[in-house]
Amino acid sequence: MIREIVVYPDSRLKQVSAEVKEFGDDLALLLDDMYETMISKNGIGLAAIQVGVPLRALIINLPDEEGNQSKEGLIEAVNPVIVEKRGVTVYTEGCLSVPEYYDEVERAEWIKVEFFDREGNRRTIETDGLLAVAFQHEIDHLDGRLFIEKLSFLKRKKFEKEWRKRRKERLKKRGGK
Ligand code: QAP
Ligand code: CO
Repeated sequence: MIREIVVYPDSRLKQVSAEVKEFGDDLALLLDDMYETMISKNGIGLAAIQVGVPLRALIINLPDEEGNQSKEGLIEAVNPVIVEKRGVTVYTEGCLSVPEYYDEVERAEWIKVEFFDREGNRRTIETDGLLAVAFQHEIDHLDGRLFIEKLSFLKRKKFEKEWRKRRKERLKKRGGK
């Protein structure tokens, strides 16, 4: 089932999500719904809080070399922890909870992440590039942080200005002429 995406500035996005304690049907349903929801919105990553569920679960599904996004490449990470990180990289990020805004964010270049899969099996991934960026972006959601909070001061100002302008335009449209 496709669920509704929680959009900035909804306060739920600031919540620190709780650890998953039970690996069962409820978790499986949540992860399935998150996948369906993410794909329907053309996303490549999603955290549970983005569908309003404050649990430490995230999914990432990057396109392959040919640009195809297939479910084979899906990563489901429950209770993920970054245990090592190195270097600095800059990537232009977006977020389904901050629609139609993209800007450059600094992250670690390489990370080692430990997590559990949906069955409760332990997993470890060492990665760099887009996957490392995606993990850091999604794990930030679990701690109530959005990528716009990591922007430089000037870029944050630019974001606030654009968001205010958009809000005004939405109100104008709804008010009727
Ligand atoms: C997080 O982001 C991420 O504004 C996932 O109109 C960000 O899936 C991973 C999206 C950067 C790696 C690098 C955003 C779709 C999707 C939008 C997303 C939009 C439609 C964002
Ligand atoms: Co996001």
